[in-house]
This record gives sequence, structure tokens and C-alpha cells, in this order.
Amino acid sequence: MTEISVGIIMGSQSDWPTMKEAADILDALGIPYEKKIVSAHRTPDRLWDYGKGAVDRGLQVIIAGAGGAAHLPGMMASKTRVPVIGVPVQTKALSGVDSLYSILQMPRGFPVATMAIGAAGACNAGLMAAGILALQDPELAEKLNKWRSDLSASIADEPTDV
Ligand code: RP5
Repeated sequence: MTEISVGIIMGSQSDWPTMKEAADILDALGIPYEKKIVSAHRTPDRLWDYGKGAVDRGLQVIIAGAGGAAHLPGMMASKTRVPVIGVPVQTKALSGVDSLYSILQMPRGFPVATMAIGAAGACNAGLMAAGILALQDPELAEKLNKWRSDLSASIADEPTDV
């Protein structure tokens, strides 16, 4: 796999520590991606251009993370038919419940596949993107199967005092 098939976009530099969890999964599975800051509010023209060009540039999945008034994933879903996976970034003021509700409650017709709040959601967004791509890519499917069984194998039978 050499072509960039996944776009990771986020509303701010401050989202990167969270969104890096998605990038780490894609790195681990050898999936090429790009990462961009695209803010629905601060750079709306950038959002528009990104959505407009997504299909022609060969993107197959977009992972979009934002916090607070988190309009980026939904606006991106309005602009492109490329599937959008939304990551609600945890916020200081409202712990990310604001982000979650902003991303989750899309109107009929324009879905965003919304993950959990924060780092676990970003990690799962990477895995969800991998699962989508693996449907058409047997080599990636094998890698994803191994990643999953390695995770299962790493879980202890019994808890210990730590
Ligand atoms: C949102 O506002 C971003 O996605 C970020 O989560 C939040 C805060 O942004 P900064 O003020 O840290 O740049 O647009």
C-alpha cells in the first residue's frame, strides 16, 4: 500500500496528542496517511477545499477530530462522500461531552461514525479505518487480524496487585 488512503484532520494543533493515537495505529499497520490542521471555524476555506478534493485525491477514509463546538467532522461529511470517522477530543470545560454531542447528532442523510471521547476514540478511529480498508486488501486484513489477536493474547487471565 503506497497511496495515501486516509486523511487525519483536526481542528487545532492542541488536538494532535489525541489524534496521534490514530496515526500510531495506521503506522503500526503500514497504512499511508496524511495529517492536517483543518478548522471548521478558523480555516473554513481549507475545510471546503479539503472536502472538495477528497474523492479525486483517492482518500478512502477521513478521521476528523475536534473539541468543544466540534463542527469539523460533520461539515466534512457534508462536503464529501468519503466516510468520516469523528473523534470527540476531550475538553477542559466539559470533559468532551460537548465534543461528543457536537459530532454525534448529525441530521439524517449525512452520517459521521462517532467514536468515544479522547485517546481511546482516536485509537479506535485508526482501527475502524483499517477495518474499512481491509475489506478490499487481504494483506492488510492479515495484519489487522494479527494486531487483534496479539492484543487479546496480551490480556492476563487474572488481575494482580500493582
Ligand atoms: C477546536 O477547538 C479544536 O478542535 C480544539 O479541540 C479546540 C480548542 O482549540 P485551541 O484553542 O486549543 O486551538 O476547534
